Amino acid sequence: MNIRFAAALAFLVLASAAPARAIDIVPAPTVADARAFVARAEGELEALNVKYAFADWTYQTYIIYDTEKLSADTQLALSAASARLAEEAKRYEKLDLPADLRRKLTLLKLSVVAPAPQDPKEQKELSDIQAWLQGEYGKGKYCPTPDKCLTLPDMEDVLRDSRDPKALLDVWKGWRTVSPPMKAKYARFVELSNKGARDLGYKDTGDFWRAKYDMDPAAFSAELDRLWSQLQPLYDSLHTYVRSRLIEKYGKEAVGDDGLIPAHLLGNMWSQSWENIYPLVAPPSAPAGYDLTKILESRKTDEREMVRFGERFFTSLGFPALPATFWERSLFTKPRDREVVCHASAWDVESPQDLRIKMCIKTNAEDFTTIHHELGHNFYQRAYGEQSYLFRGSANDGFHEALGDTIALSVTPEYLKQLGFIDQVPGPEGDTSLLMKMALERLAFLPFGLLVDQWRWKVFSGEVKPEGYNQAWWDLVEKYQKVKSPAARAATDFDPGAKYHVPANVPYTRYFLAHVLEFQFYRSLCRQSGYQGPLHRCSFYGDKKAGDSLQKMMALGISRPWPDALEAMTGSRKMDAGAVAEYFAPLKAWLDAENAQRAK
Ligand code: X8Z
Ligand code: ZN
Repeated sequence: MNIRFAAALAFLVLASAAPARAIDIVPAPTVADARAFVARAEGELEALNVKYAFADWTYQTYIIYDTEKLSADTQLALSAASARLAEEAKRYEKLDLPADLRRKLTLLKLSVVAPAPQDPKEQKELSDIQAWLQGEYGKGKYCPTPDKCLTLPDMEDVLRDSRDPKALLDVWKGWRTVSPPMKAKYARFVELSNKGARDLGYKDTGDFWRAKYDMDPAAFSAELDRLWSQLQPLYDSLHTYVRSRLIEKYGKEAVGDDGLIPAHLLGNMWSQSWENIYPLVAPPSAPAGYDLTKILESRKTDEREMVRFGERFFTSLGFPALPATFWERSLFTKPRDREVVCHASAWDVESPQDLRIKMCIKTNAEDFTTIHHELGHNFYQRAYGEQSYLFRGSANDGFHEALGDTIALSVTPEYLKQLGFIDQVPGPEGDTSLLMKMALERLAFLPFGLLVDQWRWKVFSGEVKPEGYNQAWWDLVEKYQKVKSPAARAATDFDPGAKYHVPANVPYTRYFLAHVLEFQFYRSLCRQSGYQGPLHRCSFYGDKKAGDSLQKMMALGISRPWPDALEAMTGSRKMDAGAVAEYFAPLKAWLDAENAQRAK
């Protein structure tokens, strides 16, 4: 039975048996009661969260039946408690509360990603599905022949390095054989999570996710449209140029004449970032420059050393070094003898000291950047670790994703020279190549960062039904990325499930926001450090003022609405793509001239 209904019934019985006493039994709650309730809720949730983190870490680094059960059960305990406490919190919502308490009551409701329904059976079903989906993705393999199976990292190697369209298409399609079995469970997951969201007063899970941005959900959607309209011209210039170079390489027939790019030719399993095809699109007249992957290989930099470089950037800003347990407990390499979830992540298992990353590191430039990304999470987690439980989090989820990427923007030739990686900093004639690499990594990402949740929001709202899942996905990929599937797709395919964040249920708009915010943060830190040259040449490595500014913003956690945190660091209360435009301005001019030339 529904718990709320049961409680109401109990009250009625009491009221008819002893009406005079019944009034005494439910005195109106006070602000002090609300404060005590929040303190109790925080204690309970923190304890359950730690248990879940230990179990889930074990599961994701050692996927077997038993660890799946442990992860599901501990997640169930946490989400059931969250659902119960969110229900209890309604008692205090009408009170005139101080701002911090009001904020905590809201955060209590929003603290889970998949809100659980009130029914215990459905709660269990929801946790079981979530753990199962996560494991299916982690274990996923494609076996082109009975005696040869490829993991996702194996297939990513092919997409990164091969220039043979047949081989590219084979692994592109191969990885997408992993997800169709997930589809029915995903559809059930959507139903259950929506039930939980409705119990909390939201239209559906998408509406619930959009409520996390300190503004009306509809206003948030409008913000995204505004940012994308600022960015689209940049993306279009890059897309037009890259497409024309791919036609040169693979031929008009392979690329087609519809203005789209086939997804398997962009060097990445989801076509979400294109830096791996830099050699194919390098500006023809630019000097060769340096290749960070080759440098790391020739120096025989191992996985731990790669992470040490990342850590050193943060310590140069004044942050304390990572604790010894980080180095003991993290997973840096793909184990040979067991299944793990290789998708990179950063953990604060027991806040604020037990920090870890989990990542199947490869010695290449892409992972060098990802390491900075992950460490950004860890340093953020430690900075807000002294906040009470519900205030531990980033100002909004885009801030968390942006932090390490902001640092990685400072990995400039100047910085690499300081590390001893290169002997000479290329002159301004090297700028187009540098900016091209960055554009392939970060501009190329923008429409993908937007579309994943555009798809999920339609799914959660019911606008897209299971039979239309795959078609709706490709409609959005074509619309935003201007990329197309290189093979026929069926309604039984479930291509969204071949992207980690869908089965793992990690919201994705955060990465789109991050790709805007990181340039805003970077420009502001560069200015604070007194830098005056072209934005893309700035590195704030070693700048304690920049470190201080970051630390202050990060230590706020999620205790204040995000515009306050943004203002504290950048002086602006608005997210704005102006810094992205400034950073890429020289490349935009080059691309537009080049595209005009090629159109003749
Ligand atoms: O998932 C991640 C991080 C972990 S939060 C590795 N990223 C997104 C992705 O891989 O799809 C970073 C960029 C986008
Ligand atoms: Zn991240």
